[in-house]
Amino acid sequence: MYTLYWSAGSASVAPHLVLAEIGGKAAFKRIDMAKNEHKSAKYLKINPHGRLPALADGRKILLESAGICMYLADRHPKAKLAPKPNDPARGAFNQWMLYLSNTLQPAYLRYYYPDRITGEATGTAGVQAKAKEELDAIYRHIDRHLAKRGPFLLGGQPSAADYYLLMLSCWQDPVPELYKRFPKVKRLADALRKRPAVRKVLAENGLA
Ligand SMILES: N[C@@H](CCC(=O)N[C@@H](CS)C(=O)NCC(=O)O)C(=O)O
Repeated sequence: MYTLYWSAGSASVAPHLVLAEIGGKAAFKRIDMAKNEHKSAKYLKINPHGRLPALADGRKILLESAGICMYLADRHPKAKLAPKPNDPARGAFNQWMLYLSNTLQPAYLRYYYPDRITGEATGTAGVQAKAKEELDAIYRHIDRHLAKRGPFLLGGQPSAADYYLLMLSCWQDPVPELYKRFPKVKRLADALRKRPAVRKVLAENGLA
């Protein structure tokens, strides 16, 4: 059985959504970051980096949100959340999962934690302004792709990559402005939000 270690609104949202779409039995252990539970000795045994999420599959522990989503999608092909590894469409799936987690996600980190880049209080405004520009350029690229090839990243059917994008879109400051500027990203998010499993998880994460 799976156990997802999660925290509301964090990088655990995407695996949370993917697990919900797969259905079946899973346990959900909430880690309260406000109480610093992610740095507790108990949790550090699960994830030595002290970060969310983590997934236990029996005795095996998996880290990294995107990696967990890909693992779950592959283990549950009936949910059709990823093309099979030997399907030519797999290339685009891998590309989007990595683009979202390696390019879009770090831009959010620079926006919300500019001090991690500068290492001091000065210069943070510049880092944040640059990150905002980058976010804009990334979403413009995604929106154009969705306009041509959508409504989902791989075309007609949603995959784990779309759930990942939904999570990241919820991190925007402010979310309604993102959806206003990028209507095809909004269309994708709205389509996923119609699904009862998605609505439930977003509500649990305070993102409804
Ligand atoms: N690359 C990791 C990043 C995980 C991550 O940084 N999670 C944040 C919450 S969104 C966290 O736990 N931050 C606590 C910290 O950095 O101390 C992933 O995608 O799983």
